[in-house]
Amino acid sequence: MLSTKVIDALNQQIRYEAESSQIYLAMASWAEFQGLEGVATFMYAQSDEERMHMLKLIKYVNERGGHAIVSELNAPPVEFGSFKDMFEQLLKHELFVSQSINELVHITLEERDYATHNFLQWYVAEQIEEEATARTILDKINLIGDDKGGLYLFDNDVKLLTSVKPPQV
Ligand code: OFO
Repeated sequence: MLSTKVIDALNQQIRYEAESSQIYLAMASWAEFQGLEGVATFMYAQSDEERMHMLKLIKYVNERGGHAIVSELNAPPVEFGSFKDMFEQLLKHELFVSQSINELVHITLEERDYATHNFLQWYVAEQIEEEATARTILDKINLIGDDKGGLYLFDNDVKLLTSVKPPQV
């Protein structure tokens, strides 16, 4: 049985994952509008992944006898400046999500909820991977600078980074 404190914290995380999905969807649309197909493909896939993170949490809460709440979301930005700005925002957002997952893990220990603690380890590992991917992309952007040809290659490169992981809901 989940405690009220754990249910509330998991529901907050459900909201963050849903907001992440919306933010990345807005980034995908913006990149597509700018003509960078590779970046758009990557961001659409990221958006789908975040939705999967959200669904995994919803199913877990309901399976354990809690009620997963689908709440109102903050609207994502419309414009993202440059591609460098956009990926910097992505990294910043992932760092925020990692912090939130850490806080959640901490609450499960306080509540002696070892099952949820165990369930959340998947998210801890996922965050390490997502932060690393964002840093790899930012390194590439810093290497190409403002070079147009470089941007074309970068776009193709980012497409290759698009993970094709099967959904694990
Ligand atoms: Fe990238 O955030 Fe989900 O977990």
